Amino acid sequence: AQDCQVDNIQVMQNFNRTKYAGTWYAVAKKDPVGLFLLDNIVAQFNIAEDGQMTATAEGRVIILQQWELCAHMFATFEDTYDPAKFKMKYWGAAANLQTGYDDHWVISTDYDNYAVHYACREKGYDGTCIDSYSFVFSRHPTGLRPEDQYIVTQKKQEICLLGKYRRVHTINFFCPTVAIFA
Ligand code: DAO
Repeated sequence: AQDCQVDNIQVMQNFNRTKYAGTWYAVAKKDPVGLFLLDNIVAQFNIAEDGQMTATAEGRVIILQQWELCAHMFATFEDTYDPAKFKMKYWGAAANLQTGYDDHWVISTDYDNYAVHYACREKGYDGTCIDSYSFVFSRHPTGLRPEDQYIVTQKKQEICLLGKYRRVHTINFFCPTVAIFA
């Protein structure tokens, strides 16, 4: 059982960012308040020579209530005392895209097939999360392998988000580069 205290959430042990680098496709997502990335979310993590982690990501978004486009996002990660817990600063290629500073925790990954990510944006007085989002990533755009479903389901439960995800697709979306306009 779990108490759902954010501070008690178990993250990936001995996290290896070099093995985590490369392309990940979002196959499921638990949305935060003020949903931003809808689907066709592809993230590319990079490790610089000095060890600093950065990422680029794209995904389908709707801005100004009607314009469907592809957001190109950039992120830099600050290390913390825990190798699997980062602070993520992110911004968009276009001025009207979202910017922010979120947690980026790697809950579990086998590096080659699946990863479960978690971010809590706001903790309540009781220490549980009142505004979280989470990605289930796969190395395969087609989704998770059946043999990875069990551990992913278990991790969803451990972070108290079981049943709160929607499936997201990464198919057939033409992702145009959007001109920068302010
Ligand atoms: O979609 O509502 C949302 C929250 C996600 C915002 C952050 C997106 C930009 C950075 C992506 C890097 C890899 C997760």
